[in-house]
Amino acid sequence: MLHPSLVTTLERFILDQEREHPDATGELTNLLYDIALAAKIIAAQIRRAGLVNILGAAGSVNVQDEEQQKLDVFANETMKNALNHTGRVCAMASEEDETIIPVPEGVQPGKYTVLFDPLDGSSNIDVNAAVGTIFSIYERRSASGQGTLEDVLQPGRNQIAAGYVMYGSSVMMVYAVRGGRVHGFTLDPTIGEFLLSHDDIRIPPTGKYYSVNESNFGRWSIGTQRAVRGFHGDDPARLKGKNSRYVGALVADFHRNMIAGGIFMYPGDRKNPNGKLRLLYECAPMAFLAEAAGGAATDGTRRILDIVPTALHQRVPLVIGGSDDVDYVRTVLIESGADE
Ligand code: P6P
Repeated sequence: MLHPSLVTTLERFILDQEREHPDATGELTNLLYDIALAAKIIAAQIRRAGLVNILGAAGSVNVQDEEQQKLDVFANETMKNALNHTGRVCAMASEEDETIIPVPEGVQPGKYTVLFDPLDGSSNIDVNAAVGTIFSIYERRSASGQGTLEDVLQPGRNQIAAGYVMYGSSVMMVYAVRGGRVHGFTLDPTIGEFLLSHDDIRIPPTGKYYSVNESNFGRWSIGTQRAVRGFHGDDPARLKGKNSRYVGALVADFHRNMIAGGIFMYPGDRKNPNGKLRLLYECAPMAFLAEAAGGAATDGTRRILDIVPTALHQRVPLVIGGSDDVDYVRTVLIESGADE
């Protein structure tokens, strides 16, 4: 058992970090607390999911035409309620909402926008596999008042902070602030606190795992097929073969690569040239973390953080993980050219 004096809570860690930035107002600190609180509430509900029969679809469908699980709806409302009365946010955006989410009447809009996927991988809920919450924080661009689409449609390189919460065998919150490193906190349910468990997470340049849904292999471009065959070990001169791991939840597949090293891909294909993952609240926050951890993230060839969004729910292909592994994919795709 760790001696209490050795335990660093998320609260203490964020405050220590804030002290390193003399111009900090404390608003970002409080915003991260708000998100951590929402994570604890969502985690508690997920833990009870099998018991209170809230599994199964809520009957409604979200803007992605995906059947909404009850926990999806709960997680979305929890994130909105944790953020919208704080005066720290001028607008939010969620995978579950078609348009941007204004702050309630009577609440002074703040200087940040928060974008989130409230329950990523929700199809894993009914089979008790890992799911997660992904969040991305920007400073507003408009001068004042309710936030606008201009405040939300920013390139990922503008992010002030980003992170995710993974509801797995334990609950972990992983985040980074601009210019900082990536840190992981594990929830101790006996005291309800996130405790620093992974200080300064680094992704090795090349890793032992690759994650991609190979059932789409027949629809990929020649270049994508070549890159994945390289992961299989078919290109030994340039890349050591890797082990396949695929959970089907971005947070879980990405987290494994952050901790154990590896690469994740959700490529475009003939049916969906932009792939499946959303730029603003899946790819951009994960790309922010990957780069802060020494890794890389592209859409195959372009840096994810440089892509300027044009629509709230736009999708982009994603290649993310160790910098050498991501470069390998870029090289193979460029070599393969337009061999579609
Ligand atoms: P597929 C979950 O639905 C999700 O949005 C991501 O979390 C995950 O990486 C991906 O879709 C899985 O998609 O097509 O492999 O089931």
